[in-house]
Amino acid sequence: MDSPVVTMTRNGAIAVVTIDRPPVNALSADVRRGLLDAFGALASDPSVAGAVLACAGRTFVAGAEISEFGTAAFSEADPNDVHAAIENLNIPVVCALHGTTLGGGMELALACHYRVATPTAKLGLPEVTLGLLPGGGGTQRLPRLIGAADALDMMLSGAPVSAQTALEKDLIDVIVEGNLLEAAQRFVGELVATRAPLRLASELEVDRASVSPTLFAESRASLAKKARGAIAPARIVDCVVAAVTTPFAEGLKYERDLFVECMNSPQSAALRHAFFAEREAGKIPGIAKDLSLRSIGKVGIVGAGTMGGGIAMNFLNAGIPVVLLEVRPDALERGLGIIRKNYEATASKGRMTLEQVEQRMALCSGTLEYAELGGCDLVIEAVFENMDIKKAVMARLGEVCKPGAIIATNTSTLDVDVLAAASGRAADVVGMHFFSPANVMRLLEVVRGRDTAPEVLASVMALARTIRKVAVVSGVCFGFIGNRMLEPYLRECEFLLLEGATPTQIDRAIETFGMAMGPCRMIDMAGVDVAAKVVLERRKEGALPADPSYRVACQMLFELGRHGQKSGAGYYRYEGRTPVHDAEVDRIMEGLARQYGIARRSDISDEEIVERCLYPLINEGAMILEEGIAYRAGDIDIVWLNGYGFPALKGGPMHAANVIGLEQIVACLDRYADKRGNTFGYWSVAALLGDLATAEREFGGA
Ligand code: 3H9
Repeated sequence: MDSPVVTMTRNGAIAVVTIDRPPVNALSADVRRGLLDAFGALASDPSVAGAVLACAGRTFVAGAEISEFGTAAFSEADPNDVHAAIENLNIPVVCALHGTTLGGGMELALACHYRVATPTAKLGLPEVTLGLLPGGGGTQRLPRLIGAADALDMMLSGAPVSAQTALEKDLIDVIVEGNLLEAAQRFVGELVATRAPLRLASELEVDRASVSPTLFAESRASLAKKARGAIAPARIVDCVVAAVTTPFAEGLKYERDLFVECMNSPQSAALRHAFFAEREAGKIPGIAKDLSLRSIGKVGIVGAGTMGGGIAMNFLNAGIPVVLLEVRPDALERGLGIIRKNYEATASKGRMTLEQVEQRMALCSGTLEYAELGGCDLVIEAVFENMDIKKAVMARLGEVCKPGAIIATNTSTLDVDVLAAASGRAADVVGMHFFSPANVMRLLEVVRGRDTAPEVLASVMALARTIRKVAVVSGVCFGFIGNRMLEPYLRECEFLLLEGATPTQIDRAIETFGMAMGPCRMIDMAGVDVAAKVVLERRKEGALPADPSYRVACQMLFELGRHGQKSGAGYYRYEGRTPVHDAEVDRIMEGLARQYGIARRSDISDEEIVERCLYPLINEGAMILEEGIAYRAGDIDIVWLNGYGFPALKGGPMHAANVIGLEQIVACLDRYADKRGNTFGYWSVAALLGDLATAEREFGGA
């Protein structure tokens, strides 16, 4: 055999087949061909008594090669033929698992007669996270091996299990310490010596005890609530029903048909786009991969409020010591107390042990003295969002931080370049915009200042990975990527309210589109006061359009003390945490419409709401790209998917725009410009969007 990615060696009567296709040994057509050749050769070699299938590098196969989906390569060398070639051998085949055995990798392992794994190995079928189902026999073999209920759990959650759990579920046969390959060869040697039976998952019956009469109905009911409109999870249930009710070969065929349906769906295209965009976002154009990074072993945080405390928890969770600075002892104590309470709450839900709580708290110290931040490699300021206060803090940090330390600001709206200048060492300064709650939200906008040193940017991006954030680089502008795009979205939401739409109607339309939360509920939760202050601040700076009716709705609610959920009223009235329509809000909006000469209408459709809120947001995204604030359209998508509740099944605003068609978006913006007038440029099409639409190209396209 002659494959660059699959090799075979011999150790006496034992053959070792090794896949070597960095970085994660994805099961591409060439790997599948290599495996067909290798196992085909074994079938006709009487001198071989047993075989081991293993992988070189950091992991066993982490899935099918995702970039092949929807291409010609997908149809080459069917994985089910590979699996049959392994299962049908008359010698035992043992799979040696390390790293992450995922998706098509797990299906390959399930086709082997036995499985051994390292103690740190993880196994899973995460296809659902890509809008897919396991399409290489996974939906048919896994229920036969571990029962329908557990198999459904694994496939619907997509979450991998540990080697220990896999052992307990009979998904693997043994956990081996020491050298995996040697242990796997010893294991197969014993199977040969004892003439152990060949175990074929395809020949098992699904354990009836694992199929309660309500299992499938309950799964479907729960999906209707939790995975509204998602195709793949529903098809996974269909496949497991087939595993229980039909012979293996029939189930396999059914599974493949449903896999192809999922693969060709816009939902899967969106989720696959997000998978690659997330990985791409970590790459900074123009910065060499081998640039030496600043090491970050200790972090200082200025401000122990909700934000500062949440930020601290990210580092404590990653085992990185934190020094928290406050100006007053009571504020410091309260801040440290909140962190402890958060951890204890997690422990009370059984998600961490009390010992782990103490371990994390032991890494966290407090101080009232700036000088104590001198030993930190990174200091993040998380003080009140006010330019003068932040400038004073940055100046202080410029003095006390050691040479080579990185100084970061957590500002969400202020000019990072101004703050960098205030520190007196702008090359060391970067923005780290965490989203609230900072210990929960995955997104981190890393703001590249005019003078930020490349290694500072690269070091913070690497650190983001360590603390399990998905980081996106943004240039300096008001609101960076996310909040800048939020602005036109909220502008139109408020105009719609003045024109006669209700908060309930707007939120319902936007939530039906798929956003996790409509804009009115969102501002009520974040605080109408917070939103209004940003508008007021920008008005003072002269940064707003000369339109007197711009965002007046939010300012009026603020003035009336309707600060949102926390004050019991905002865009809604609150009964506990439940938003309820408030006729008073209708009256307020009517009054504002009268005051600003805006005509009230009763014909606002859900379609208009979605177009008017989302298309200007996409248009702003185009400007952000045009200005080089974001490197890539995919980066913008990652921001909105991870920080703003954009529906994952739509792949982010720029991907969604591509799907809708850029020409259609331009035509729609033009239509609103005609209908509503364009005095303030609200409907002016971004040059990039216009150009791409004319050229019939897409965001992010070649
Ligand atoms: C499937 O298997 C379908 C079958 O059931 C049916 C077929 C008929 N393909 O994440 P990282 C790349 S569906 C192609 O940064 P980590 C990734 O793009 C698949 N490429 O590292 C990146 O490339 P680059 C089911 C892949 O250590 C590099 O590897 N499997 C694939 O943080 C490193 O990735 C999955 O859904 C792939 N399958 O995490 C698993 N996987 O360096 C998806 C990775 O050029 N993968 N790459 O940017 C993962 O969850 C994580 O990548 C993994 C490693 C945990 C493996």
